[in-house]
Amino acid sequence: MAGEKNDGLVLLDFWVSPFGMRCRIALAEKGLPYKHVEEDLFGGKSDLLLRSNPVHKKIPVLLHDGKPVNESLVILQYLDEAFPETPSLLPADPHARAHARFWADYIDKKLFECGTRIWKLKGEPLMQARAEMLEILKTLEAELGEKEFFGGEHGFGFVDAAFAPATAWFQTFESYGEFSVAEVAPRLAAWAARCGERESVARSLYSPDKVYDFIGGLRKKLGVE
Ligand code: GS8
Repeated sequence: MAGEKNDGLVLLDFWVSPFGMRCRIALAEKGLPYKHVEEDLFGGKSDLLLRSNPVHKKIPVLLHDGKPVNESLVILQYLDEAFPETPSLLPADPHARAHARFWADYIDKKLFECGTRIWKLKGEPLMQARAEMLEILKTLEAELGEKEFFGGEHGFGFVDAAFAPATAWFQTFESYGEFSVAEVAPRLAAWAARCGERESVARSLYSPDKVYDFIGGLRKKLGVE
């Protein structure tokens, strides 16, 4: 059974989750083999998930020889620490590490939070979320600057892995928010294209169309339409 002692790495996941996607990207960047377990978040969570993440009952969960690690950004940092022989996502310098953690936290608290409001809301609250999203994208573009990746001199790193899943969601945000990432933040759009060329990202993300269709169905279920 998945998640037992000496079972290696097991990821409890859900295909469209940006938080799951970032763990898939990190595992691929590190070349670590793992067992992927798709959870049915709508039909009923597995006992393993409920046991492994009793506080939040959310995916992703990484089980390492049966021991659970919860929260996607914690999982990324755990992988760096537990597998020091693999390419590190965080830089070595303490200040650069703190900087990367700050931006990954910004992406969760601002970008993904705002993204959810964009597809869940209508009318004035949607317009408010749209305005916030444009500011968030501009802020992230300013942080990227002229760099190829947020990881900077280290290449693709922690912030890139944390943020790249959003690129599978851009089409959904753009459609419901009625804006274009390429127009608001062209350097961010170029970064998204560069991420898509990386094998670790390409094989971890689902197509923007599939994400958009899924959210369309969820909106109907939730009565947003
Ligand atoms: C967020 C995980 C999460 O929202 C992380 O791991 O970074 N801060 C956490 N997981 C969602 C799926 S993605 O939207 C989830 O598991 N939801 C199930 C539920 O809320 O019941």
